[in-house]
Amino acid sequence: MAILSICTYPDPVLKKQAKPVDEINSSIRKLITDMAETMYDAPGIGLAANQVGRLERIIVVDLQKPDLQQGLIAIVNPEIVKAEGSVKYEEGCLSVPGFYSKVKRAERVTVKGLSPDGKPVTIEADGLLAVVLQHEIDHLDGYLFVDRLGPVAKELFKRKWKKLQSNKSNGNR
Ligand code: QAP
Ligand code: CO
Repeated sequence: MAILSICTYPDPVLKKQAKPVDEINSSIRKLITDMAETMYDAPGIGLAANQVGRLERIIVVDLQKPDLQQGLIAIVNPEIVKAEGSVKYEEGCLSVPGFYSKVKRAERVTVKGLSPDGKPVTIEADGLLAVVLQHEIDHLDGYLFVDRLGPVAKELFKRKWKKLQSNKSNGNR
């Protein structure tokens, strides 16, 4: 087990398309375990392989709500096979720390993929889980939630991000 370092905006790996996993071997299973550990350590509720610099199609999600005993969801080669409705949810991202904004997405999704032991899985989700699944699958296609903002919110992000970066380097001096 290991905690991996998380790539942050504007790291080019976050713009890359991840490739389908063709065999779930021990190195893939180790990556899944390490990704889960990295997500819990952060802490976060979702993580995609691009965010730890790997271009395999793998996501991990755990909403970490004690009342909602859903636990860890790890999906290899996830695919949205059905999407309906529309919601706006305030999103954040471990690769864009300190910035949050509302994003419009489908309200309900059905996601198909493989479990870490190679068995086909289908997840029907709504609410926060549906939003996080779409956010994580976006990462595998090279998109960040800030790419989905309208022009005004995008400008706000650019200004806020510059400020966050300069605050960070001032703190390091
Ligand atoms: C994706 O993101 C998500 O800015 C998962 O300073 C989250 O776990 C999709 C985090 C919410 C939809 C709604 C963000 C941690 C965690 C930060 C995360 C931060 C520390 C983000
Ligand atoms: Co993210």
